[in-house]
Amino acid sequence: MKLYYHPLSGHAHRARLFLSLLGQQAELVEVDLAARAHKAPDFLKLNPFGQLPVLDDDGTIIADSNAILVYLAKKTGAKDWLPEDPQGAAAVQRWLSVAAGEIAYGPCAARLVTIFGARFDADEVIARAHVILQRIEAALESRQWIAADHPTIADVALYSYIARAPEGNVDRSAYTNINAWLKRVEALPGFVAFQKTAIGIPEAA
Ligand SMILES: N[C@@H](CCC(=O)N[C@@H](CS)C(=O)NCC(=O)O)C(=O)O
Repeated sequence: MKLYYHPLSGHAHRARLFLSLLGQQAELVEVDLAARAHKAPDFLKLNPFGQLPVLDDDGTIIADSNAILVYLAKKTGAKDWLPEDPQGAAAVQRWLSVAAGEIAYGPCAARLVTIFGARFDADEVIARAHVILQRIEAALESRQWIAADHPTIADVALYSYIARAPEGNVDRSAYTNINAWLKRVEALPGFVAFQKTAIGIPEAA
């Protein structure tokens, strides 16, 4: 298996993290975003959207981070990570949608401003980040994991951009439930960290 990724991409980290949690070996192929290698013809053959991550499983090409999580869970029969019962599957999908929506337009976008110079309104995306963080904080009030009584791909999908939200100047210090949940994710066997930068609000050790 090959994972086309970039060390500062949270979408790519999401896929890398799940591979590692599953104990799956994958060759990491770094795509040079600065050189726009993700828009080059060879890469566009893998993903016409010109986005990371992309998984190549012996010629089966899967683009989109959440699609990769679903593919890997199904391929490896990891039913705990992606329950098959209607209610369990819906609970996971609900948070995959949040990862692709509110997280992308909130903490992910805030970090794109500080790290990649994206031209979003910083105040607006930081405010959006706090709206979704408050909702996740409330959801974690009565539970350890976001979608079930055990970790699922919903936790994996949410983790990376919430963990690095301070890099986008999103202050996470008041969200005690979220901070405890991040530590639970980080304690999972096979956890692999998302590279930190010195940008934004310094994180507590
Ligand atoms: N929905 C996609 C979004 C992926 C995404 O936005 N990737 C970024 C890197 S973090 C990217 O490749 N951006 C380049 C672009 O959109 O042109 C996914 O979940 O994989």
